[in-house]
Amino acid sequence: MKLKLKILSVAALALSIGVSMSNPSAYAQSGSSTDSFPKPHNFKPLIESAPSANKSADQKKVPPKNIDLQNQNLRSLTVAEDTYGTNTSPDQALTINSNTITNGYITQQGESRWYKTSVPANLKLTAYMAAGATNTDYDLALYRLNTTTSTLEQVSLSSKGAGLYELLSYIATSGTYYISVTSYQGADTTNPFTLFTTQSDSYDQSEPDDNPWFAKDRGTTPFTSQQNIDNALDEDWSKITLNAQSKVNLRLNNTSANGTYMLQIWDANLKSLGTLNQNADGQIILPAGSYYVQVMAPSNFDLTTPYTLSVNYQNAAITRVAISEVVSDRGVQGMVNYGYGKKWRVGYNITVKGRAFDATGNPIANGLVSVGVKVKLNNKIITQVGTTDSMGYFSVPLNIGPAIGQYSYSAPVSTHYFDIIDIAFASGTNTVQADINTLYHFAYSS
Ligand SMILES: [Ca+2]
Ligand SMILES: [Ca+2]
Ligand SMILES: [Ca+2]
Repeated sequence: MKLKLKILSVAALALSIGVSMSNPSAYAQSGSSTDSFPKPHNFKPLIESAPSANKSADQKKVPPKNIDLQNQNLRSLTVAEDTYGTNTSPDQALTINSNTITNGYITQQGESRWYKTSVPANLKLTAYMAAGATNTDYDLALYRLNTTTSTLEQVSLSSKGAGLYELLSYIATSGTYYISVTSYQGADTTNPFTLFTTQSDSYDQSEPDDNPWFAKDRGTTPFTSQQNIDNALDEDWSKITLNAQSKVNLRLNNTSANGTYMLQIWDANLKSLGTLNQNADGQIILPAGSYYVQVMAPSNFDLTTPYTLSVNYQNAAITRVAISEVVSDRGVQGMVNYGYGKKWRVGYNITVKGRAFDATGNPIANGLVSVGVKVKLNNKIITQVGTTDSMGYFSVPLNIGPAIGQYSYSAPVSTHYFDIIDIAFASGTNTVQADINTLYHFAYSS
């Protein structure tokens, strides 16, 4: 089956995104390189495309979890002493400094290059790595040195596919941290990979969440998340899961005058499904499966002003409505019991008010609700369509005209004549369940 991805009515999504790279001057404090800091993005707006079949994003082999350093001769070299890399094992790790660009080479597939850096206090440690050529696939892992056991304990990793940079973060206690860059596929002695680390003393409560493996799992329910971007590399990832094809509503609110953010949607295979600028509404229809929402700062960030990410869902299928009120003219408004159960009593002009839900009970925003009434006079059917609001509420007016008075009810001072008429609901071509199916259609009293 061909899966279709649609954008509904959101002009902002059609904008192409201009990209400027992170500002290198913010990092080049003691650098071995003064090249501009590369964090390549290849943005595209959310556009129609067919998501590929869902697979887990973490199928790749990952670096070893724990590495025993006992009985190994640790050395201390600087990057300048070992430009082309004999640092192929942890005991040969090169010391790198925070906020410094390091370049390295891997000479054959499967090799690693090792680095170590010290974290002086409790800080968030961020590491970024980009391979030099897009046909190589290098991965990044972070280890903490357990000084008691002389073991490197893996505390984070990032292992995306070829052509994607790697990014990880870790809420670190003070100590020595080891970083491995490992070739999963290919090698390149012409184009160096780039490694960069930074440390943040202030960060939001969802950290670390800088890649899909550490994405905050938001499950299947709508959420809002208030977070901040604490450094130019910081990315905040959320994982969402759709049990069925769904319309996903996205919005990234940011009031900062200094930071400019955007979000990007990824499928489970880490294929980008497009981007959305801050302060714009986006909606995308996605098949069942898991997806990632990535928030990032392509150009500049503002540590002090949080953004708010909102994700909610609009299932295409309304399956149930709950009627709160049927408003009527002719002074017969309200629920009465004419001997056939309590029903809404109506005259000529009525307004049917209620709320629409999907099969799992979520209110459906922007859904279509059709209301149909069949009166006894000429068995005429009157229908009208309304749209639900952002909370799933709808209000649909109909002019159903007069009743013929098939039934009567003896009230204390008069007799009321009325019909019992059918009312039904639909959404598109689907029948919708409702908590009412008949009305008292008031004719006259005598
Ligand atoms: Ca990779
Ligand atoms: Ca953050
Ligand atoms: Ca983050």
